[in-house]
Amino acid sequence: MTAVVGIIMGSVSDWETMRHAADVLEALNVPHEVKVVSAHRTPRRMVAYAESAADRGLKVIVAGAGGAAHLPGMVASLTLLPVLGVPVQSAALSGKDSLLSIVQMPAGIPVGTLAIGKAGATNAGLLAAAILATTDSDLAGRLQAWRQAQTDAVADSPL
Ligand code: RP5
Repeated sequence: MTAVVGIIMGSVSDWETMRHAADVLEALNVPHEVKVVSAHRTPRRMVAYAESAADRGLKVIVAGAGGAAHLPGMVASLTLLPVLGVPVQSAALSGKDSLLSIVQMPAGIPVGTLAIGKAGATNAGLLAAAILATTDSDLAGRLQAWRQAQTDAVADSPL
């Protein structure tokens, strides 16, 4: 099936984090694609990806990067699709650099920024699904079931 969510990341090393977005979309049966697209190492690949995304059928882009994480903002500047940014935890500053790079967009080009690391990647997948579910009632049902399963899995007591 044609991908409707594009998951991109600045490096293969980001996959350990970004795979959690893919896992959620897999569980919700949302067609998605996964690519390495670096703003500074492959800038032309980034431009081509962002400029072709909507025409190829993508509806939402999830972009993860670490350090000077300009990928989500750069991609958002090149497409009207909603871009969800995931700050990858960096070695030097534990991802605070990634978070501030992604969240502090000047007014005019929005990036929906999630938490640092695994939680952010998971929630980016869930948020992408929620956006798509506004016009896809079958997906809304699957998302509701996912939430219910999460609720059902919470124990009454830690003992
Ligand atoms: C960023 O630099 C990537 O998003 C990654 O988080 C970080 C480190 O990349 P590698 O040196 O591991 O390739 O561009």
